[in-house]
Amino acid sequence: MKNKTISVIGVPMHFGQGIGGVDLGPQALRHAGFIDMLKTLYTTVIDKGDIVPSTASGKEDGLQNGRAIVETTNEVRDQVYEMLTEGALPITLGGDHSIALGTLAGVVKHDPNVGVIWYDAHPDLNTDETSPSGNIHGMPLAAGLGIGHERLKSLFTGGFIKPENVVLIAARSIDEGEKKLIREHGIQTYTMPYINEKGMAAVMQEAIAYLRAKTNRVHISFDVDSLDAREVVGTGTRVAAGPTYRETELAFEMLAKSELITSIDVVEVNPLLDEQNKTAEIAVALTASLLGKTYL
Ligand code: 4U7
Ligand code: MN
Ligand code: MN
Ligand code: MN
Repeated sequence: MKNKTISVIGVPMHFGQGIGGVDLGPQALRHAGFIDMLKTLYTTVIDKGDIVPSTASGKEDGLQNGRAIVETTNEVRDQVYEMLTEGALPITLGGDHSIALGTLAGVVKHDPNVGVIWYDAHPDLNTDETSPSGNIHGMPLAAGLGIGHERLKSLFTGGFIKPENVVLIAARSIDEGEKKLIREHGIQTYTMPYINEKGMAAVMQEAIAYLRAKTNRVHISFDVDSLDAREVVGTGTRVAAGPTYRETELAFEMLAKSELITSIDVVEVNPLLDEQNKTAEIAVALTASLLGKTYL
């Protein structure tokens, strides 16, 4: 059993995209045994329950549900920041990926040099100007770097993430504006063709060495749509040709051994799209690997 305190907060919010049910993500993860899993690994697990999101605010100032998302993620930022100052490892359960506006703002307020792993089929580097959909769940990392709509950037009361401290893993659905941003800011990006060529173990070795050279604290934002579309039915934006469960387990075990991970998001689980809550179960098992679950 490990001694560090784990604090869990749920954010049952769907305003960052258009498909209903992702707001049931925290409940689906809890039903799949998320908290019990944590208790098998850590002596102290604090479940702070779920934040009550604001009510939908519609399109305003060029942002779909912008006000509701900013109000809700303000609270996420404050909770995550408080958990970190108490010395805990915060785990935030989504909800769609717009909730990461709050977690990124919280972790960077606590440590301006924090690293970020974006384990996702998408870079989430759109702005209101480049987004093909207008959905804010495709924008949180851009805002975290200080790019995009003022309203989203205003959440970052403790500064922005350094682009050189960010690593994208499993990216394979990348919009034009996102490509431009990745190039301009030299964001370390491990796309699927690169992972296919080198193998996941070599890629993770490289990613871990890259981050370790810059920081000793890393936030991982785990979007379940990172996994191959065939393996995760219960999520809204599935993309083919992704890493398998097995490859992700390997990646997360290597991250656990690195001892770099200091906070975690688990996002985009949508039980209404799922079969028998399997996607939540996979997310629970993979989070266990990330936290150092061993088989023997
Ligand atoms: B997720 C998209 F256009 N890039 O911006 C967009 F392909 O949090 C998808 O990673 C964003 O699930 C997906 O709408 C956001 C689209
Ligand atoms: Mn995402
Ligand atoms: Mn995604
Ligand atoms: Mn998604």
